[in-house]
Amino acid sequence: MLDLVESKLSQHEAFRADVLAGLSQRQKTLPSRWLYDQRGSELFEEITRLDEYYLTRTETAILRRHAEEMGALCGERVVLLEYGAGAAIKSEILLDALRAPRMYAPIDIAADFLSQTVERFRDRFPDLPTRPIIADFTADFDIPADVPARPRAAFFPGSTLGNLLPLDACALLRRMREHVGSSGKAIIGVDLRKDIETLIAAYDDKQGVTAEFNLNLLVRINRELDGDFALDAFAHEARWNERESAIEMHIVSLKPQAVSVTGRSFAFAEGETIHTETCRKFDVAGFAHSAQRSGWRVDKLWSDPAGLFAVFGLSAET
Ligand code: AVI
Repeated sequence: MLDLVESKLSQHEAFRADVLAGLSQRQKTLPSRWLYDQRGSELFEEITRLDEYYLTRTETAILRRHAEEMGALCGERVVLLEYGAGAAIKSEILLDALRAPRMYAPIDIAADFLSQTVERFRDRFPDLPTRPIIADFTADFDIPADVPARPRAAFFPGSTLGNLLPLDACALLRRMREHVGSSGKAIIGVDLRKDIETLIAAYDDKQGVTAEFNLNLLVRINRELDGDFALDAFAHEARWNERESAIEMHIVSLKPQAVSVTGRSFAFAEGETIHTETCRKFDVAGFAHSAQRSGWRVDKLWSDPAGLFAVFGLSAET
C-alpha cells in the first residue's frame, strides 16, 4: 500500500517536471505516456474499436490466422514476457496457441493496471502461473530470478514500438534480446507505411474520439497541476511527418494566449502547437534492419492481405 502511495507521488512529481520542461521548449512537447490516465486509457480503448483505426482489428486477425505458427516458433514450455500489461484479446490468442506455456509474465509500470491483468489471466488460464513484473520497460530492468531463464519469448503487440524514438526502440529490442537469452524468441507487431489519407483518418476520426483523447491531456494538467487551459481555445491535429515516417499528434492553440500551470505562465502564439505523440510507421526492410542491429534474426513475417500491418517472428542471433 505504501509502495502504491509512493509510486503515485513520484508519478505526480514526474508529470509535473515533464509538463514544466515540455512547455518551456521551443517546440512545446509532452511525453505521450501522460495521455494514459484513467480517462485516456478508456478513450484509447474506444479508439481501438473505431472504423478508421484499422490497427487493432488487423493485428488481431493476423494473430488469429497465424497463431499456430507463432506457437511453433516459440516452442514448448515457453515463458511469455509481455511488454506492457496485456491487451487481453491479443495475449489470449497467443497463449491459447502456445504449446504448454510455462509462465505468463506481464511487465508494466502501472501497478494497479497490472494487478487487474493478473486477476483476469488467473481466471482465464487457471493452470498457468502468472507472474507480474512492475517495471518501466523503456528503461533497463532485470527479470526477477524466480522467472525460469529459458525458454523465453517476448511479446510486444500494438505497434507501441512506433511510439518510441528510433534509438529507444532499438534499445528496447536489445533489452528484450537480453531478457530472453540466446535461445529466445520475440513476436512484435508494427504498423506499416501506407497512403497518408488512411493514416490521417486513423488518428483524426470523424467521431472525434482521438481529438478527445489528445485534449484530455489538457484536462489532466488542469486537474493535477492546477492548470487553466481553456479547452475551447485548443484543437487536435494529426499530421504526417515524411522525414520521420510518422503520424504526429499535436494540440494547436487557436489564438494568442497565456496559460498558467502550477503558478507558472506559458505563452502560446496562434497556431503554435504542443507535440503530444509520435506514431512511427515502418517498412519491412527498415524494421528488419533495426531488429538485426539489436541482436535478432527475422524468421517470420505475418501480414494481412492488404499489407496494412506486420507481425514479426524473431529469433535471438547468437
Ligand atoms: C498505443 N499506440 C500504439 C497508439 C498508436 O497508434 O500509435 C496510440 C494512439 N494514439 C492515437 N491513436 C492511437
